[in-house]
Amino acid sequence: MSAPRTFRIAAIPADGVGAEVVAAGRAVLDALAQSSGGAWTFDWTEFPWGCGYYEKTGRMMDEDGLKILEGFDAIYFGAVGWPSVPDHVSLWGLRLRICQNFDQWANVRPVHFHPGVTSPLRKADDTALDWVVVRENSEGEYAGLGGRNLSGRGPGNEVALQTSLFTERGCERIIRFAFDLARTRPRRKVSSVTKSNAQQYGMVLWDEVFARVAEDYPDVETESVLVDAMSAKFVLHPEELSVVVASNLNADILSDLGSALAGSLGLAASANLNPQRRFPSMFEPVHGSAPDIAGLGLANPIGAIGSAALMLDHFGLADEAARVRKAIERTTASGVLTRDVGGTAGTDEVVAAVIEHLA
Ligand code: GGG
Repeated sequence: MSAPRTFRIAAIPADGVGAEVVAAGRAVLDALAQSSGGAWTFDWTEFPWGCGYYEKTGRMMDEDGLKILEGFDAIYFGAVGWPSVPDHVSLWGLRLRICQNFDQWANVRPVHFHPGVTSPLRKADDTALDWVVVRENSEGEYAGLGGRNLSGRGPGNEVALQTSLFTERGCERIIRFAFDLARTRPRRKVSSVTKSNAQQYGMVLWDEVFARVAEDYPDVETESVLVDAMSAKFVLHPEELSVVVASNLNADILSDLGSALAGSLGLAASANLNPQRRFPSMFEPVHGSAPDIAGLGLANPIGAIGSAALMLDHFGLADEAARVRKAIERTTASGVLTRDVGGTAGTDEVVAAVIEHLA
């Protein structure tokens, strides 16, 4: 018998409901590992970083935190943000710091219906909503370039600059990623989203790279759509989409819209991938810290558990990932649902149901 494989995972619950949903995902993965008969195990290390840590230390994470994280096979993240810390400080101090330092340039956000969950879009055909939003995760509107107080004329006359950065290399790698992904899906189609009629430099470059890369994938359908038109298409013609690739900000907004159309932001899973595997990738629910329900045991853990399934895929445990997804489906289909999707169950009840359905 070969030696058991141990996957070292850094857990960063961070803020608000992050603690509850990371605990939920861990419980499901540990139950799964138990049932593997020792073939593989998860070795968890939890880090206390986030807004509470910031209040005590003035930092969102340890100074050598990135160095520490480098030694892990993956990072399992909760949510960042709390009212006591400005949102741009907490986001840049933790989530974006990790994504950008570990060159996690591909943010993969699947969007689909869940059985038993009512969606504002619900059509008879369950495949009407089955997309993957691919978010460029390293540059674009999140390049962090710009400044404040540029006029030098003081309060009331302030000028601030926020610059987007689009590199040909950055555009090409995410667009190729989207095409490669489309080839693995029932519908081979990539929809590219920009606002290149108004953003006449970076997003025109994106469109040009998209057209060039598309020539290498003659078997994949393509379209280029402006982000405003795509928002309408999400609602009116969801059945026409498969892989949607967009810049950092546009894809963030579109994937929130997509999750809401699926029934709730609480359902949405995501993977921040370093596709070259030079650095650890990070798996997290799309949702934020939800301070209004934090600590009440009401958070929907499905997005975090789905993110754990994406982590299993990343580890090469595809059958186990499929088991977790099936267990999620059985749970929602059986009506064990949290409040955001019309149910009465608490986080723990959903977790218990998912674990029961793993069997
Ligand atoms: N789990 C995702 C999360 O914590 N998101 C917080 C947030 O504000 N994200 C905005 C972004 O990353 O663009």
